[in-house]
Amino acid sequence: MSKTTADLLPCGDPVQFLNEQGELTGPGAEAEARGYTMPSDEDLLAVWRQMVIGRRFDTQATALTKQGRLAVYPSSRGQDACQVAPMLALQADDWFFPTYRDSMALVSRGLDPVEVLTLLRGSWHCGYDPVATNTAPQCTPLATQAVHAAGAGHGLARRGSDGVALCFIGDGATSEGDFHEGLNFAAVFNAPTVYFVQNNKYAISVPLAKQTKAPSLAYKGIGYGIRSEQVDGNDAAAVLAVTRTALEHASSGSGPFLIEAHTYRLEAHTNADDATRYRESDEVTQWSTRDPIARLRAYLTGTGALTAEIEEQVTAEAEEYAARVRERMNAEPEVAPLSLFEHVYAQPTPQLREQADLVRAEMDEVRA
Ligand SMILES: Cc1ncc(C[n+]2csc(CCOP(=O)(O)OP(=O)(O)O)c2C)c(N)n1
Ligand SMILES: [Mg+2]
Repeated sequence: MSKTTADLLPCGDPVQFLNEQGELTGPGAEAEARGYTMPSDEDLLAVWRQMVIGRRFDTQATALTKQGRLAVYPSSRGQDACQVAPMLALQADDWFFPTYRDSMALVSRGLDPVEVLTLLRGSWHCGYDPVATNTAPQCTPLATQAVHAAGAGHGLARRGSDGVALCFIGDGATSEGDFHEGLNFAAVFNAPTVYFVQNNKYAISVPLAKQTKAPSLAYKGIGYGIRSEQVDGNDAAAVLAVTRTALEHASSGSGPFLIEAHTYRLEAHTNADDATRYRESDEVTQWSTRDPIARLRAYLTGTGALTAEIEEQVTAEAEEYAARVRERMNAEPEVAPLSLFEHVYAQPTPQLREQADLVRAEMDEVRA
């Protein structure tokens, strides 16, 4: 049966199950008709636990930039539901295509945190083994992973796997040509690829209103014939439900799916950015009240699934996790700057040789 526009359209408002106070308000009739169902308390407790650990990891990574252990760190604080819930929805054969913003997602996927931070400490490689983990390196050139994920999804289907390629992407990056090429390819080849847009409202200092005239980034899928949805990205229950439906849609041969998750970047773009230069503190304060962890905590405390004992245990677990990351990051060897030049070309170009010489001279100067 061919798809009609109505089959592709997102809900009028972002799908929400839990309001800002953590009260159950959904799924409404519209969301229900699209197959989004409330996850079990058990699954939500797993998401809450991982969000607590993930946020502690994120805070630790930011602290490591101040100690000179990391070159740079883009925090995803505030985007915790988007970082965690989709990872817990992935199956063994699925692939994940992250960006520089998605370290919390990678550790939530079970990757080694020190390996995850390798690129951000300035190494030439991503730290983990992409093939062994079904996880692409964190992508810094905006939207290029959209094309990789389209191809990977297509490849999975051709091999007869029911795996899906899940691609994370930022709101700003949806203006890039690669995003549109990836979407078109995925749609035309019916690739099992899910595009998950974390609309955190900014592309560095550029607010969404200056980035696009689209009423919702989810509409960007429709033009390509891709089923699309928008979700409250700070409601972990809704994020988990919509992502699960999207993954199943792709895995069962119905083609790609696009999700726009409405969320907010609470920290600056990276530790090297001063966000007070382009946004009001009132806006940040307002979004702080929509905290995804507090919201799920309120809900799960209400149902009785989350007890004071569990909370204490998970908080201790998160502290222990961060302490291990800290210890290992302090013990790991420094990155050798000249190794950056080693694997670019089999025969280095004159320009690269010249740059390597400059770095070598600078290092000698520092040592002298
Ligand atoms: C092709 C390309 N152009 C420009 C940049 C510089 N740049 C790095 S992050 C960024 C903003 C991206 O914003 P968004 O896609 O919303 O992701 P977010 O950082 O908010 O997660 C820009 C312009 C880049 N990395 N790659
Ligand atoms: Mg953004």
